[in-house]
Amino acid sequence: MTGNMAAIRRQVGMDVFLAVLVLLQVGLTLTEDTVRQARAPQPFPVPEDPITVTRSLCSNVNKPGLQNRTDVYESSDGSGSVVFNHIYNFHGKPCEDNAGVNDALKALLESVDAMTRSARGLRQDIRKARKDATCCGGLKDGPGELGTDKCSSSPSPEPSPTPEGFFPRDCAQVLRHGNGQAPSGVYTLYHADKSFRAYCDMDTEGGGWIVIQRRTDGKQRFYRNWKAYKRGFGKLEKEFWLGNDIIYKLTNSQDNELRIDLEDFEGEKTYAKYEKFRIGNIADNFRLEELGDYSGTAGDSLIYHQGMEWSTRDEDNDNSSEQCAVVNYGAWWYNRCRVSNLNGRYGDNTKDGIIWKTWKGDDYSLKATEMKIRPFYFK
Ligand SMILES: [Ca+2]
Repeated sequence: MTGNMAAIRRQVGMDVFLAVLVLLQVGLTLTEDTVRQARAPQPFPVPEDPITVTRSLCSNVNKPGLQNRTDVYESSDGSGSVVFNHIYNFHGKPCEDNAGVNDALKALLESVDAMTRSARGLRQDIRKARKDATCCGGLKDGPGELGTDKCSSSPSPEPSPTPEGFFPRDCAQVLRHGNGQAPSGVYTLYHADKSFRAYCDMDTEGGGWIVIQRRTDGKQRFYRNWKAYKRGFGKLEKEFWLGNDIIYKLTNSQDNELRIDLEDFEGEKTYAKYEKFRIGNIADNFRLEELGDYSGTAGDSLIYHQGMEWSTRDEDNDNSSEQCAVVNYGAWWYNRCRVSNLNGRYGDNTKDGIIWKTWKGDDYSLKATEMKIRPFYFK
């Protein structure tokens, strides 16, 4: 019996001895990180020979080659230590210079900034949708329903009456029908078998203009998504975007000219006019297809955008690696990115503002804008 016990103890002792050998072998093949993690538990298997770690590094020094460094890692209870022999192999590949690192960091920070803005816009959309759902029974945007804001304490005026049996397709026809006598205001117009409401400017340069965009006081938010710009939003008597769907139909049913009226905060006014203006359909992302010859006093800040597709904060169709609609806080036919930005942020004298660069420069946000179209034949 005693002999058997002694044999068992010898066997157990041999097993422990073999286990230690295995642990030592494993310890020699541990990576640096796993050894770090293994330092805390006790007891700690301590290899006597240094563990060699070879690292391949880029080199800004002129003499590539091997450099040695020895590091000693103490166990947490002081019972042992591991010696690492680091061999750094500085090969010939140069490290990126600081300029490259700074560019990458700058791009990263700009991305974070853009994401922050997107999140802010989304929060504003949610607040607006909640408000509309509460007191309006749903959003009332869109070309056919523009300006019907039941939440407003001052409801939009009824459209001007049109004579029975008269279905004007544009403001020029309204003016002609009245022998040149028709006030500026909201009218019901007809395209194909559908009606829509639009604001007619009957005063500027002979009148007959359908206004497609207006900024006056910054009360309407223009940092909106693709769908909003497609359908249109705002109040026809105040600030609005008529809607890319209807602008496409209007500019493709006949030749139109475009006039853009601008005003600064000193009361000075200017304008830009283009002999032709046509945008593509939604399959073409409402591309600025045609822009006729420029005339006017504001300078041509739109030619840079000719041929570009429409971009919003949620649809990046521009020519830049950045998202111009987010970077410039608007929606436009952004290129790389913009010379004009009439749907930018009101009152913001930065790159985000309502910009017409050829008139007031790159960082002056205009007080008022109006974009309007008129049939070419009207001239
Ligand atoms: Ca882009």
